[in-house]
Amino acid sequence: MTIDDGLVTWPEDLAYAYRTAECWRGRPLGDFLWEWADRWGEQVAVVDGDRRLTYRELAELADSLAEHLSEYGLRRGHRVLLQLPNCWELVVVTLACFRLGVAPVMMLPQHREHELSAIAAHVGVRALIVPDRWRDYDHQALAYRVAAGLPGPTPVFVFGDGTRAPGVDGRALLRADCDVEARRRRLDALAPAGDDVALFLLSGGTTAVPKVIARTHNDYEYNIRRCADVCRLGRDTVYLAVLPVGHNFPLANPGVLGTLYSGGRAVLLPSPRPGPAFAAVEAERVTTTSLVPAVAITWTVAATDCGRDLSSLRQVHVGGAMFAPELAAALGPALGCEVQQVYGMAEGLVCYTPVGAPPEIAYRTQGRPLSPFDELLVVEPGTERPVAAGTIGELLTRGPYTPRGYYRAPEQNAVSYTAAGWYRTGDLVRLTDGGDVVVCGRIKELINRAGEKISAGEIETLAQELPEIAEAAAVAMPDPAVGERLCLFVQLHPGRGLTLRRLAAALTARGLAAFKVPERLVVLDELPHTPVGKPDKKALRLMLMPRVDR
Ligand code: OOB
Repeated sequence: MTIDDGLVTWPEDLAYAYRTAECWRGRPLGDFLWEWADRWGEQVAVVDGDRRLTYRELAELADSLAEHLSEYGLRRGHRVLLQLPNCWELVVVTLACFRLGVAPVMMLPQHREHELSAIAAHVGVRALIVPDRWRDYDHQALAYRVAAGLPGPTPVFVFGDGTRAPGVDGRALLRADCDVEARRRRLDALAPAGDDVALFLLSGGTTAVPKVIARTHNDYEYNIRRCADVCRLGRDTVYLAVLPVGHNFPLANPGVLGTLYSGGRAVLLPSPRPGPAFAAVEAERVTTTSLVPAVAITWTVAATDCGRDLSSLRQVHVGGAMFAPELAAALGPALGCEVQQVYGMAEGLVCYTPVGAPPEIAYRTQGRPLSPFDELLVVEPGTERPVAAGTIGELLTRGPYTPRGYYRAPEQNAVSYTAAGWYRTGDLVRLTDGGDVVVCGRIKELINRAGEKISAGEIETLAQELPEIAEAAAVAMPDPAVGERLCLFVQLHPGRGLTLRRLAAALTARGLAAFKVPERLVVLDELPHTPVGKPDKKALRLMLMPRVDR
């Protein structure tokens, strides 16, 4: 295992095996841009409202931006914080970064100062890329505050109509004002290597410190290629992105990048609300989309008598959180298409139920790994001892697109990865005789709110910094609509009081993203503890269960 600048790489013998088997092809992701343009030039690649970009326009815009970014000093090996909502510019910026070998850190538009500042400092970013405003929030102002806290001058590139100084107007960098072929060759000469980091994904996280995953061009390209293949994407695929594209799932599994890889068309919407989404399905003849269970449930209900023609839909991919078999069985008939379940993670491993799988697999399992080189080991939780075949245990995994450690996090890696390089998913699974994964629960301490992962540790640390709180424990509270919500149990300092509203205001003032703010507060005289002195979360979870009165 080599460690270079905090990057944990695969052992040499395995890297050799992955190359020989052509999992890793040594091709940076930016390399595909012109291959696509040469093959499918006049075909529409990206749709965002009225804006329709052909493959050729996409390549030209990405090259234009790449060259301008390089004029601002950005080059291979640098990192930038990328926070854009689902819009055509997000696709252009991502591809421009790939082209230059500048690795974007994929943030969500919902993130605020708490998340942006910590991640920017941890990764060491050279620039920030943000919208001017989004959903009534001033992202420019946010970016300037974050940039001011970073060492060295950090340019802020702004996409939108209202760029203010000192921001750089991103759209002004998207001009096709030069010899396209010469620029293409200039940029080809700057291309990164397959082993370089292509992008950083945020981990669902269970700790207070930020955890990011560095994905290489080699590993991510293989992930995208296998996913597009397993989901049978092609030139006739029209993919609708309604989940935030900063997430691995709608970005690359197969998502937007898998669609472009296959010569299809990616349609971007800023939210998964059924009304606009169904209208887009009808207008664009959408064939494929990906949903988290919370959204799938809403769509199942909303599809009845929606007044839209959804007949173009062929497949819906559902993953990111537990999806009950009955709900999976109801979704397909409601939308008139096939359901493929997906169990994946930003850390790597992705499993899919196959196209055309019978109901007992499609509805009752979360699929099988994308690659024959994926290794799965089910162990007694917290150990490396395998459980008996077919019984429940913690899933460990290794493989050609599962990096061997978090970026710059040796202490965390000692916990999350075994010495033999297995990633401890923290998920409880069972493997069927046919090799399909059934997700049964988890041991990691997070709250999975509509597919968004909230680290219990992160919220507890922040809450304990408040003057009222002596001790805090964040627990997942089951919820029919979003799966889980965050309930914070607290013990207060003597003489102090706290309401949910004041807690929410205090955490928001500290720059915490809204989706992570606790939705219930329970004040106890004292938190129950385990024998080792940690809050007893099992006991706390029991307190949230509905009481059966005799
Ligand atoms: C996806 O990625 P992340 O990184 O946001 O979250 C990963 C975690 C998993 O470890 C597991 O706890 C949970 O999300 N999860 C599921 C699941 N899919 C993910 N839990 C139950 N059933 C499922 N089908 O969530 C992600 C990344 C790529 C593709 C799809 C999902």
